[in-house]
Amino acid sequence: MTITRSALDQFEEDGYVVGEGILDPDEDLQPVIDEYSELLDRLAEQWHSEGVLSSAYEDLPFGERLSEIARETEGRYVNWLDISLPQKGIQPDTPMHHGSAVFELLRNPRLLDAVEQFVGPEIFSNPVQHVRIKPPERYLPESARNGSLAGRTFWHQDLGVVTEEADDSNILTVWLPVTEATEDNGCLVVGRGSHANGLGLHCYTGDPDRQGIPQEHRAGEQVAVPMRPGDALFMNKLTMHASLPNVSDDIRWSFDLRYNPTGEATGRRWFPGFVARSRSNPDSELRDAETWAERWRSARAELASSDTPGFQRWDPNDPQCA
Ligand SMILES: O=C(O)CCC(=O)C(=O)O
Ligand SMILES: [Fe+2]
Repeated sequence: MTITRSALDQFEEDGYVVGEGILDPDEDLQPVIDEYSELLDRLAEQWHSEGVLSSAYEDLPFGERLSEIARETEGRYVNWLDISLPQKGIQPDTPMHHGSAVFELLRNPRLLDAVEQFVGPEIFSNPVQHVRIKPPERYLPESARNGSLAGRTFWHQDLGVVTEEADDSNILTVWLPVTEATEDNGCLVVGRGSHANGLGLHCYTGDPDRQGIPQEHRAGEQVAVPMRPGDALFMNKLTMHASLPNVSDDIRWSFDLRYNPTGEATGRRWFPGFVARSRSNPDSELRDAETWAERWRSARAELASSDTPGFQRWDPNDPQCA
């Protein structure tokens, strides 16, 4: 599957487009599923032996096992799975996951062929990246149901969650479902055409209507985007989006990745990205998963030993947010 001219036109017009069948679920996603099964197995055994969990749940299939772990950890399991670091409170041992299957997904040639249509032939893997393996919402305490990696995502623009440095960067968001994404289990909702008017206000208050982009600042017709494993959603950095709550009986699993032309600011300069593809200088591509993981460990050590830099561009006391 490749990105057609009309898909690119739709991306320009609407601020997003879905490419169906960009990845082959068996070849491209199964290695990631296997890697996370092993990771969850290790974590479950460890947490059970430490008394954090009442059981290792080894007889449960992945989704149910994750859901039970989500329930017992009150949603705190997410950092052990995520492929990035949190934005504050980084310690020398802050958990994260940088496994080789994830690295291969980030530099998957089929994916990069599509990305190249949007950002050109010099492709940098932007370190703003997450995995979200979300249990049915009922497994989570109220506090983890909104805004955490385990719960629903509030309305935002991706440019709104990076620093001003990236204002002129051509950052492309790529959202990949690992399980089917449906309106029931919490697929994305995008504001069609909402990328046209620049960066909107973002707020971080306790009020759900004023989390992220407050209701009165949201734009575009709100379109739910159900997708199947192998599909990829490509989004402009200014496209407003959110996710629905998972009210189904199974997990909802996705990766959200970002790419920009090499040399442009990523918006989180303290996190390590890498050259995923270079047509002009192929030797500059990073091809070694262990080097990638090591760069994240160094970044973590560095961040743990210094004052946490500001990742945030918003004033938490902005009167417009009240
Ligand atoms: O999957 C989600 O809940 C949110 C994803 C998102 O915000 C993104 O892909 O930028
Ligand atoms: Fe986003």
